[in-house]
Amino acid sequence: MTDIRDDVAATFSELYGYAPAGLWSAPGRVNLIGEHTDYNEGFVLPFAINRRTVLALGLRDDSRIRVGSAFADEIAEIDLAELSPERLSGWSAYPLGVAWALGEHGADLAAVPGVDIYIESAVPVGAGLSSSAAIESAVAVALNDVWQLGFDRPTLARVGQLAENKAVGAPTGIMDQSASLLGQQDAAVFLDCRSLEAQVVPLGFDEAGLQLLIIDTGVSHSHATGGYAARRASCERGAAVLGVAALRDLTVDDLPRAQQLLDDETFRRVRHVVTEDQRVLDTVRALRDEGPTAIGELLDASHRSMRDDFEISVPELDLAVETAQANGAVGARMTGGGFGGAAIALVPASGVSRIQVAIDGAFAEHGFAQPTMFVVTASTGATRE
Ligand code: GAF
Repeated sequence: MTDIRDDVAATFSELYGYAPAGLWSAPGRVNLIGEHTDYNEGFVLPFAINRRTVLALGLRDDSRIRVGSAFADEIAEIDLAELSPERLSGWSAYPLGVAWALGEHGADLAAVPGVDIYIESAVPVGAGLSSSAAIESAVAVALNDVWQLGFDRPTLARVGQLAENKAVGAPTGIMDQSASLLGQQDAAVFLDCRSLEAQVVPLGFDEAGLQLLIIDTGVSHSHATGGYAARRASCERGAAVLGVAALRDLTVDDLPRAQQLLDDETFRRVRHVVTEDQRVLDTVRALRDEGPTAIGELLDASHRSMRDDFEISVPELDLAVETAQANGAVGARMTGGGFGGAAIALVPASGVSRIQVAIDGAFAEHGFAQPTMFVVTASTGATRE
């Protein structure tokens, strides 16, 4: 099998007519638990996966930036001085948005050399595994290195988030970029999204004889469209009415008062976020004290909360989760922003095939398109290759 890295280096040379100065890569991520808590300044527990985006980069002797990719027919090109969200569109808004966002964070774009970039990705697009954050994080780390900017990883995560928010136009939080930049082998990233303090939490799946199965429903989703922004707006409304800076500042003990003050829909959105923050803390404690077999009910409860209170699941995700649970999964939930994408199931290694067959059968029975299923492991964050 050819290594994607050889491909990227060879295609870079073909495309631009010279050899790259180096290769960088960044992983996609899966979120174990803690959904729609990041922009509420709460807690998340994602991990970087063993599917990576790889880029080759070469330095130019002018101030142009060019980006090419396996998923685009044309090379996008612009002068560094002209970078602004209004000038960016399509897929190249992700990499070029990062260059712009580095400038917003203080990099002097008039003092750095132009670059050529070529990108390929093994992170499935549209599966809710953050193929976008993988691009942003790979570009952020590469430019930080070659432009010698000296930004730390939490700052690079903010850079990626700014690119996504302003250049791409998706009002997302800080989780995905943080996971892609801070990921560690066989461990999750326990992130406090207010302080950006991150702790490494060993997962211990292997030792417990468990595997994490991704069930990509193929139902497409986009966070630059309505549903995600509407949920974020509900959370902000809830926090304003309840007089807190962010929903992070509430605990489950505040929920009775919240129910009195909020309309039913806003209350349920708030209840999801507040209980989900607690589930993240409980999951971290369970992983540390008892190991991964103890987190099943927390995963299941997270799914119910997203289905019933936050209302971001779809029938395909519910079916994947229910079928996994009925066929021996330790726990299962939809993962990511919702409205499509993937579910995860924590599964005994010996039962993975059985669960896959059961899910295939259930999808066929319901007339749903066949999902794509694969096991992921926790991998290291963005790096120079
Ligand atoms: C998407 C967003 F990009 C994240 O910031 C996060 O809000 C997630 O949805 C939901 O937990 O992946």
